[in-house]
Amino acid sequence: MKLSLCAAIGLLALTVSEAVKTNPLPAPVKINWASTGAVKVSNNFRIVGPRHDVLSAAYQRTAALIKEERWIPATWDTPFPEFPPFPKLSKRGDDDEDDDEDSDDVDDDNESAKGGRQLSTINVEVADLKTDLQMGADESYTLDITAAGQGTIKSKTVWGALHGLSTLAQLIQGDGRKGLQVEQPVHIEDAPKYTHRGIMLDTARNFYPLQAIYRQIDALAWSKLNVFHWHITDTQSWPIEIKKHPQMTKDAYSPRKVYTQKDVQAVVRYGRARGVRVIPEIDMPGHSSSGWQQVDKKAVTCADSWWDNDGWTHHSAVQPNPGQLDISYPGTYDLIKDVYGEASALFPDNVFHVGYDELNTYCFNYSQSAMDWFKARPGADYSDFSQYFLDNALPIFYDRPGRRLMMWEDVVLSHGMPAKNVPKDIIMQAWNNGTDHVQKLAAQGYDVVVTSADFLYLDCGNGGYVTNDARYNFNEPPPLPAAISQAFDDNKSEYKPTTFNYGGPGGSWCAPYKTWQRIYGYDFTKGLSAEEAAKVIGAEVALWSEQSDATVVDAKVWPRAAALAELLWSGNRNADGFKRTTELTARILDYRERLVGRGVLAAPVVPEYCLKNPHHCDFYRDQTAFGK
Ligand SMILES: *[C@@H]1O[C@H](CO)[C@@H](O)[C@H](O)[C@H]1NC(C)=O
Ligand SMILES: *[C@@H]1O[C@H](CO)[C@@H](O)[C@H](O)[C@H]1NC(C)=O
Ligand SMILES: *[C@@H]1O[C@H](CO)[C@@H](O)[C@H](O)[C@H]1NC(C)=O
Ligand SMILES: CC(=O)N[C@H]1CO[C@H](CO)[C@@H](O)[C@@H]1O
Repeated sequence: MKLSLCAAIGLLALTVSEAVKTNPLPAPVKINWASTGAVKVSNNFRIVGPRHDVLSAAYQRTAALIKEERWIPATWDTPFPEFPPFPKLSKRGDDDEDDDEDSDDVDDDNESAKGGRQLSTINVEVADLKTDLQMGADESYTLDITAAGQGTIKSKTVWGALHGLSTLAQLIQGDGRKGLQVEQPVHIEDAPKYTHRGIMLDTARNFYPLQAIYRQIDALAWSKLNVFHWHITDTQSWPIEIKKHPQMTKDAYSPRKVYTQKDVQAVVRYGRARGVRVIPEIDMPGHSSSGWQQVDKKAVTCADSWWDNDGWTHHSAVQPNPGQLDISYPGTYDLIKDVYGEASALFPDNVFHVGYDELNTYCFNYSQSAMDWFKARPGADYSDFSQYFLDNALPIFYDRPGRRLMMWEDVVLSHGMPAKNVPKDIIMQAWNNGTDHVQKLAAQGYDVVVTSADFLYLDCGNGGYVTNDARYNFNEPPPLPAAISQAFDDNKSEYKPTTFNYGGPGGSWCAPYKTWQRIYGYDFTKGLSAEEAAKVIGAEVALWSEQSDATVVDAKVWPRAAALAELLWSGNRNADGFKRTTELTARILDYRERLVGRGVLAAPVVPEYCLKNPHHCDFYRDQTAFGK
C-alpha cells in the first residue's frame, strides 16, 4: 500500500543501506560527506538551542517541515556516460521489509537501544543573539552530523543559524516509508559570497495579496536569499496606507487592494522571522502619479497627458500612464516629507529605496512651474534640475542614523537627467547594459546591486501588453534585407529572423525570456578590477508586474530565483574553475519539486522525463560545454 502510493507519485527511493547524500540548493561552500550509509533520524527528533523570538520559532518550523516533507529526492546527478537503470521501488521494498516498519513507535526513539546510531537532537549554538538583521550581518554557519548521531549547527548570529536550519531541512529526508534518515557523518562550512541577495516584486502595476508575498518570503528563506525588495508604489496604483493622507489609497485598484500599515508590519515581521530583510521602494520622482495626485495635484506633472508613444520625440512616459513629481514645485517636498516619514518608520531596515528610474524630460513641459524654473536659471539643464531634486529630497530621506538609500542607476547614468553630484553612499541598482553599467557605477565608487535586465528581469519574453498594437497584425513575415535573406536562402534554415513576430521580441522590450541557465551563467563582475568587483554587494532578480499577479507569481519567480540564490551564495563555478551550470541541473530540478511540495507553485522547467533520466536531456554531450 505504502509502496504503491510512492510508486504512484513517481518518487525515487533509496535503500537505507545506500548513501543518501542530498543535494542542497544553494550548494554549500564546503560539504564533506561520508558514504557509510544513513543513520535513522528519530521521528520525534528535536532541535534545541537558545531561546530567542526568531530562533525558537525556527526550530519548530524546521522540525515540522522535515517531518511533514519527508523528502525523497526527485532526481540526482549521475556521471554522464553511465546511466544506471532507473531505480525500481519494488526492489527496496523487498530489501528491508521489516527493518523500520515500526519507525513511528516510541521505542524507536530509544537511542541506547540502537547503539546511539540515531539522530534525535540537533543542537543549535549561536555565539551572538543580538546582531540585528541588517546589511552585512554575519550569515555563516557550520553543520555537523556525526557518526555517533550528534547533530550540531553553530553560527555567529541568529541569521546564520536560520541558514543552517534551511540546510538541515534539505539534508534529512524520508526513507520512503514512515521514517527519516540522514547520511553521516557530514560536515558543512558555509557562508555567502554576497551580502545582498534578493528579489524585487512590483506590487503597483498589479496587486499581490499578503499570502502571495508570504509565499515568496518562504521560498526566499529556503533558498538562502535575504532581501525582499518591495517595489510598493508606481504610477499605475498606490496601494499603501498613509495615515496623514488617507486619500492616497483612492488610487489603489480597490479598497481591498491596499496594504494597511498593519499589513506592512506583518510582512516585515514575517521576513525577519525568516532572515529576510524587507527593503521598501517608493518610486520618486518618476513613475509617480497615483496617490500623490490625490493629495496635491500640483505635486504631479503631466498626469493628464497622452503618454504619446505615437510621437516618441515628445513622449511624456515610457509606458502608460504618465505622471512624475514636479521637481520645481515646493509643495512636492512637503508631501514627500509626509509620505516618506510615515513609510520610513514602518521599515526597520537601514536601506530604503527611493526609485529614480526613467525620468522623462518632456513630462516637465506640462508644468508651468518647471518652465518658470528653467526661465529663471538661464543655462540650467536637466542635470541641474535632477540635482535640485536631490538637494531638496536627500535631507528628508536621511531621517535617521544608519539610513542608507538605494536608487536605480538612472540618477547617475541616464542620458536624459543624470544628477551632477550623487552622494557615494547611495547604493546603485544597475539594470541597463550588463556589466558595462555595473563597472561604471563601481568605478565611480558606488556600492552596486546588480539587476541587469538582460539576465535578471523575470518579466521578459512574454510579449507585449500594450493594447491596440497593430504590430501583431502582420500575417506574413515582412521582407528581410537582401543580404540576410540571401544567407538564409543559401543555408537552409527554419529560423529566418524577421522583425517582430517572426524570431523577434514579439513586443517584449527585454525579450527573450531569461531561463535559469541564463541567470546562473551571469558573470556580473566580468571585466571589473578587483577593487571594482569588491563594490558589488549582490544582486536581485526583478519581477515587474505588467503581466503578473498572485495567479502566476510563483511560476514566474521560481525556480529561477533559486539559480540566482546559488550564484550569489556559493557561485557558479566548481573547484576547477568550470561553470557548474550542468551540476546545478539535478539540484534545481529536485528543488523545483520541493517548492511545489511546500506550496510554492514553481514552474516546470523540463519534461519530467529529464528528472528521471539525468543527462538524457543535455544539449551537449560535452559536460564542460559551459567552459570556464
Ligand atoms: C531504552 O533502552 C534501554 C536498553 O534496552 C532500556 O534499558 C531503557 O529502559 C529504554 N528507555 C526507554 C525510555 O524506553
Ligand atoms: C520643454 O522645456 C524645455 C525647458 O524649458 C525646453 O528647452 C524645450 O524646448 C521644451 N520642449 C518643447 C517641445 O517645447
Ligand atoms: C554597452 O556596453 C558595451 C560594452 O559591453 C559598450 O560597448 C556600449 O557602448 C555600451 N552601451 C551604452 C549605451 O552604454
Ligand atoms: C550567404 C551566406 O552568408 N552563407 C553562409 C552560410 O553559412 C556559412 C556557415 O555555415 C557561412 O560561412 C556563409 O557565409
